[in-house]
Amino acid sequence: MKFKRYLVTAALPYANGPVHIGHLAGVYIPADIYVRYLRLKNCDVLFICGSDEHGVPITIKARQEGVTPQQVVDKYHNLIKNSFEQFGISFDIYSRTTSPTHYQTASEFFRKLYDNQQFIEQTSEQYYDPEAKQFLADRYIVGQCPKCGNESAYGDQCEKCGSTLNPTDLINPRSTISGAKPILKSTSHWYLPLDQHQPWLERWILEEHKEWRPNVYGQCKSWLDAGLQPRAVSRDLDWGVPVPVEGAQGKVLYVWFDAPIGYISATKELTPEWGKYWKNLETKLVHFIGKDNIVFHCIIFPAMLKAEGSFILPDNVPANEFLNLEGDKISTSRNWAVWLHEYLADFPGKEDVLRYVLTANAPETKDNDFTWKDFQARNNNELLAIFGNFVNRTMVLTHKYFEGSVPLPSTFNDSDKNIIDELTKIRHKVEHSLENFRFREALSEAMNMARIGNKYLTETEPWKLWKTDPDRVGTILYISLQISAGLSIILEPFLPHSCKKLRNILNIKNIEWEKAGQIDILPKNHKIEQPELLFDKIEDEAIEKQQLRLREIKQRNLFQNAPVKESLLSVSYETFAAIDLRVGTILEAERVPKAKKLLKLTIDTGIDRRTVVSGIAEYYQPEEIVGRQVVVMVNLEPKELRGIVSHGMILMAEDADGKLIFVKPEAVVKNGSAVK
Ligand code: B3M
Ligand code: ZN
Repeated sequence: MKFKRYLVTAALPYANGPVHIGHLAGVYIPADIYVRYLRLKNCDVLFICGSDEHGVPITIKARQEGVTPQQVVDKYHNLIKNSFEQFGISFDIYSRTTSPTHYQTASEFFRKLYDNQQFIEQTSEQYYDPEAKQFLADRYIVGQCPKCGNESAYGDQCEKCGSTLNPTDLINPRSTISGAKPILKSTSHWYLPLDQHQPWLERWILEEHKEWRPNVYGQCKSWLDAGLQPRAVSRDLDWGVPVPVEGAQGKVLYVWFDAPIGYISATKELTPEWGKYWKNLETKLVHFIGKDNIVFHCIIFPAMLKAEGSFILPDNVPANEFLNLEGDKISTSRNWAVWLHEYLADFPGKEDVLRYVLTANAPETKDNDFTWKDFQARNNNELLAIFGNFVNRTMVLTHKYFEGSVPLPSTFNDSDKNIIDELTKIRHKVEHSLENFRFREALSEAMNMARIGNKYLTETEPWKLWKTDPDRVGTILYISLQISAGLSIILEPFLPHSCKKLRNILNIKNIEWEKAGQIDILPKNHKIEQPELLFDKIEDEAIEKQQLRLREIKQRNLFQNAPVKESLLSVSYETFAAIDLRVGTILEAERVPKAKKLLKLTIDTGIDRRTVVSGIAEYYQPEEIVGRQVVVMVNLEPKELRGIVSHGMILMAEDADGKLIFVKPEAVVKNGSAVK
C-alpha cells in the first residue's frame, strides 16, 4: 500500500534522569534520520515525542531527594528537551505526559474502553503499608531474597542475584516508606484481557508483519507462543492520571497505559488535524523504540488501540538493541554512561560527530560497543579525512582558480561519466536502506559519495593541470562542486549541522532529496562563500580525559560495592589482637587441578612450613611468586579446598579492576615477624 502521510514517534524518555548516548543511538538518532529524509522528499510527516512523567521510579526519586514528583519531572523534562534540541533531533513537538491535554486524552481513552466493557475487573491481595496507609508498589518493598539471602532485595527483583521476584516471595518484607511490616490487603484493578486479543495479534504480527526486524518479530513471537495474560492497567498510587471511574480514589492509570497515549495527546497539541494522522489508513505509523519496549509497542498498545476501535496500528516498530560503553552495559545508577549534557559541554560544536559515530556503530541487529578510541578514529579518519577534506579542497581550489564561482564544464570524459553514474546509484541505495530502517548501511553508502569525490580529486590532480589545461580543471571542479552540494543533501539526515554549514558555504538554501547526486545542483557562475572547516581533529588529550573519567567512575563504583563492614566498626582491640598475622615467604607454588582460581602455596611462616590455598591464580603465575614475602594470617581455622587443607590466608589488596595484589612489608624482614 502506498501511504499518503507518516506519523513517526520516538519513545517518551522517563523524566527521572538525563539522557545518554544509549538513548540517542537506540531511538532518537535513527528516528530523526528517517524523518529528515522524509521531509527532504517532501512527504507529509509528523515527528512526535515528549517526556514520560509518571511511574513509580519518579516517585521514588522525589522521595529520595525530598522534593515533589512534579519538581523531579520539571527538572528532567527541561534538561532532556534541551539536549535533544542541541543534537538537532527535529521533533515537531516535544510534549510531556503531565500536560492537561494528556490527562484529558488518557482519561477519555480509558473511559471509552471501560464503557465498552473492554476491561475485566479483578481483586487481588497486595502489600499495604499500615503506617503510611497506602498500597506499596513492588519497588517500595524490600526484604530478604529467598534465592540468595540478600537482605535488601526489592519486591520485583533481587539486584544481587538477578532473580525476578514477586513481593510475596520476600522473607521479612518491610516498607521503604515507613519501615513498617506490610500487610496483605485486597484491592481491585482493571485488566486489559490480552488473552482475548491473542488471535488477531497473532495474525497481524506473525503473518502480516514478517518484514519486522528479526529481534522485534522474535520477541513478539515468544510472547505470543507463551500465551498472553490479562494485564493490569491501573495502580494504587498517588502519582499519575486518576482512574476516571467512580469509587476509584487513590488509583491511577498504570504508566505503560498512559505513556503511549502520550503520542496521541502530543499530536493533538500539535495540530487540530491530529485525527487525520491517527485515524486514517493512509497514514504510516512508525514507532522508534529500544528493545526493552517491544512488548508495549507491538502487543499492549496495539491491543489498546484496537479495543478503542478508531485508531490505526503501527506499520513498523524498528527497535534497536543496546549500546554498551567501553565494554560494559550502560547503567544510570552506576553513572556508567556518556550523558548528553556533559558531552555538549566537553565537545561544543561536535554534535554531528556523535551523531555520526552512533549511527556508524548503531546497535541495529545486535548490542554494540561505544569506545572513545573509535569515536576519535571515526572523526579523524572518516569525517575529517574523507568528507571534510574533500569539500575543503574543492572550495579552496574553486577560490584559487575561479574566484569562488562555479566554472563552466567542458566535455566529460569516460571517467567523469562513470562517476556521474555512480552518484545516482548511491542515492538509490541510500534511499533503499533508509526505507528499510537500515541506518548504518545508509550512512556508509552516503559516505561513499564523499569517498568517490575525494578519490576523484586525488586522481585527477587538478592543481597540476592548471597551467596546461585550465578547461579540464574547470570540469573537474564543476563535478566536485556538484558532489559537494549533493553531499549537503544526502548527508543532511545524518549530519544536519555540518550540512547546513556546508550549504551556507555553497550558498544554497532550498534542497530536495532527488537532487542528491545530480550534477546540476549549482548553476554555472554561482558564487560560493569562503571555505570553513567542517570538522577538526580530535586530539589524544580530549580522548584521554574521557577515558580517565570513566576509569574514575569504575574505581568509585568498586569502592561503593565494598562498603565498610558493619561489624568492623565495633571490633574491640582484643578481637583484633587475636588475629595472628605474620610475615612469611612463598617457597613453592603450583596450580590446583581443575580450579581456575586457586594456587597451592607452601609458605615458610617462621613458625613452620605450611600449605595455604589462595585464590590468586588468575593474577599470578606460580613461578613468578616463589621467593616473595607475604603477610599470612596463621591462626585462621583450617579449611579444605578441593581436597587440600589450607592453613591460613594470604593478605591481598584489591585494585580498581578487581585484581589482587600482594600486601608485603616495605623492606625484607625475618620470616615470622608479627604484623600488628
Ligand atoms: N518511558 C521507557 C523508556 O524510556 C518508557 C517509554 C515510553 S514510550 C510510550 O525506556
Ligand atoms: Zn537474590
